[in-house]
Order: sequence, then C-alpha cells, then structure tokens
Amino acid sequence: MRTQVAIIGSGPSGLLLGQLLGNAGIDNVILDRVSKDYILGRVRAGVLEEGTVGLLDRCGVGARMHRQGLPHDGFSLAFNGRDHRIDLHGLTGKRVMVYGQTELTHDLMDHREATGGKSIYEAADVTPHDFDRDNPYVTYVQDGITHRIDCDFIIGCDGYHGVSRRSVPQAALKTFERVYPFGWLGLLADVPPVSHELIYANHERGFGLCSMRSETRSRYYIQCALDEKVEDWSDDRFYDELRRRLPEEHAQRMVTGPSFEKSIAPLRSFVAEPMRFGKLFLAGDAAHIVPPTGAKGLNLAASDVHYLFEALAEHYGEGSNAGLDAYSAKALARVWLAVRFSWSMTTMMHRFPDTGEFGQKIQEAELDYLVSSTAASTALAENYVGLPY
Ligand code: FAS
Ligand code: PHB
Repeated sequence: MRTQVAIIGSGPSGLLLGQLLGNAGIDNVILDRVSKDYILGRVRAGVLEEGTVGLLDRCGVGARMHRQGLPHDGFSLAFNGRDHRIDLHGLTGKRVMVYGQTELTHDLMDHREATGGKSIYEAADVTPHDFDRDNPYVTYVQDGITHRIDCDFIIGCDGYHGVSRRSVPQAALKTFERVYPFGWLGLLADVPPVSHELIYANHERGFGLCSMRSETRSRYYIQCALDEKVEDWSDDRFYDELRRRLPEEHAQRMVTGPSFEKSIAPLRSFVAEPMRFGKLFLAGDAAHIVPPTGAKGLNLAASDVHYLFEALAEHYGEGSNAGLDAYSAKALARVWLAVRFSWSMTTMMHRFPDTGEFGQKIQEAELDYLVSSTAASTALAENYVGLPY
C-alpha cells in the first residue's frame, strides 16, 4: 500500500490530523494497535480550549459538541473552606467547552468512516522505517501477515508509550521530565455535578477536582498516593474523602451514586525535543505529557496538529518545506508555556511530601493573592483558556 502521510495512533492527535489532511485531499492512513472500542473505553480529558473547538469545527465534527457540550465562562478555586470564582470570560473574553475526550474521539472516528478515511485497528508491531531517508515506510502485522505502507511522511501520534519516539536514536533526542509523587483517582458517575462549573480544591488532605461530562454526569478526582489501589476505594470512601476536601456548602450539596468508571492516573511533566526526525514528526502525547491540573494535555495535541497540518498542506500545496522545518520549534514554544502552567497549577494545588504546615500556608497565601488580584487572576485565566496558537 502507498499513502502520502502514515499516522501512527488513533487518539485525538491522529484523528484530528487525519481528518484535516483528508479534507484537504491529502491521502493518509491511521494505524492503531488496539480496537476502536478499547480507545473509546478510556476516560480522559474534559475541557477544550477555543482553539481545539475551532479545530473540531474545521474538521466538520463540531455539531454534537455544540449541541451537547457545556460552554463554561469560569471555574472556582476552593481553599481555606471557601471557593472563589475565576471569571474566565470577564477577564479574557474567552471561554472553555466541557466535552469529554471520549465523545470527541467518537465524533472523529464516525466522521472519518463517513468520509472514507482509512484506519487500520488492532495493527500489531507497527514500526516506522527509513524516516531519515527519502522513502520512509511503516510495517505492521495483522492476522500473522506483515504489511508495508510506503509514504512521504510518518506522524507519531501514538502517545507517551508509543513506538514512534522510541524509534528515534536516543542521541538525537533530549527529554525533560518531572514525575509527581502522587496520582489522581478519578470517578465517573451518573449523578448531577455538585456545581455548574469546575471546582479545583486545595486542601491539607490533598487536591480535589469536581468536573463533569454533562448536567447529569459527574467526573470527580482526588489526589492519592502512588501505591493506592482502585479496589481499596469504595464509592462511599471516595465521596467522603472528596467532600472533606471541599467547602462545606458543596460537601453538603453533593449528590452521590454508583460509579461506572474508577481509575488512577499517574502524573508527570515530560517533553521530548525535537519533535521532528527527518520524515518522522511527533504530535501530542508522543512528544509531551502534562499533569491534567491545567487541562492542557488534549489541547496541546490540538495545537501541535494545527501547526503540523498547516506545514503539510504548504508542502503539498506550494512545494515549500518552510513550515515543516519550523514545526518543532513552533510547537515546542507553545508546549513549554503549557508545561509551565500545568506544573504551576499542580505545585499550587497539591499536597507534596515536604509541603508541611509552612508549605500549606504558602499555597494558601498564593491562592489568596491570586483570587484578590485582577492582574494575577488574568494571568491564570489567559493560560487556562489557552494561549494563542
Ligand atoms: P493518546 O494516548 O490519546 O492516543 C495514542 C494512540 O496511539 C492510542 O490510541 C494508542 O492505542 C496508540 N498507540 C500507542 N502505541 C502504539 C503503537 N506502538 N502502535 C500503534 N498504535 C499505538 N488531558 C486533559 O486535558 N485532561 C485530563 O483530565 C486528562 N486525563 C488523562 C488521563 C490519563 C490516564 C491519560 C493517559 C491522559 C490524560 N490526559 C488528560 C491527557 C490526554 O487527554 C492526552 O493529552 C490525549 O489523549 C493526547 O492524545 P494523543 O496525543 O492522541 O495520545
Ligand atoms: C476532566 O473533566 O476530566 C478534567 C477537567 C479539568 C482538568 C482535568 C480533568 O483540569
């Protein structure tokens, strides 16, 4: 088989890029090692920046998001028993869209199928080859047969654990990492959210987050130790712990109910530089990971895809490689700004082993200043709604 662009990974990065390329008449194939259902079974992001919303519209898959998504003008920071609203729209003129990654992935998969995009699922041993030469290709195994796809470019959209970054000679790669000494225990339940906007809670017992997927489906998180086991957390234990980390008015109002998803996610900040190796380009989690405290992971994947699509369209449309040559530096500039913001939010909101009483007071003072200063709140808000592409 031959295509112009071979994309490894059918998560948001791969699907967004594949749809933009297909809409521009640039032939592409997406390969994933697991099934569609497995991908759709993962519960991940929930908050979309306006840039991500715009990209979904540009792909032609924004209709259900605009029907079912929840536009949010603000969120709350809770600490010291009270919560304080950050007026995103008032401070920046922008808002965010609450719409689950599972839903947007579903919309992208359905649209790709409807528009004749080629995707190969359950492709084993996907391997990029000769991406440092003129004729790269990808191989994969299916039903015991090894297949080959010749292409012009290979795009690694295969996430943190993917094969693409691992295929690059280590000497050509520089990585930066910070692993956090805690995880997030997340719960999904069909109960009305405790508040109509998100609540990020700093508490001496640990961080808590009240989010949602709709007006009837809540997505809650509590910071937990890395050695915690999901099976040790009954729903009641989870709700009790979350309520202890929230201001009383919310704790009392919380509606609880049986969860249908509960999982623990580790937290890390990670960046691989550069994001291009000859004919191989990395996008999304394949190149960077952020702690979800700033709701940036999925949104960074979107801005990478925006830059890379524009560069590929320029290559095929005008025969220029200027965009491709500039991609890595341009994407990394925005990546590091989001990595900083996500690290800053995580540091401010979580209980670290060495936080102690002094550290807790410093966090509370930082939050106090933040919510009482228009300048500080504006700085937070413009990072949260998403810095310009
Ligand atoms: P993805 O990881 O989504 O997709 C990569 C795809 O590549 C997968 O389908 C995988 O099967 C495939 N793949 C991997 N290796 C392969 C191989 N060798 N061959 C073929 N295919 C391969 N972000 C937020 O903003 N908020 C959150 O709350 C949040 N929570 C998260 C929770 C968890 C547990 C994780 C892991 C991430 C979370 N994120 C969150 C970040 C997440 O949303 C990512 O940013 C987003 O999925 C990035 O999309 P992709 O780059 O497409 O990578
Ligand atoms: C979510 O709804 O899953 C979510 C929202 C905001 C975050 C992280 C996760 O910062």
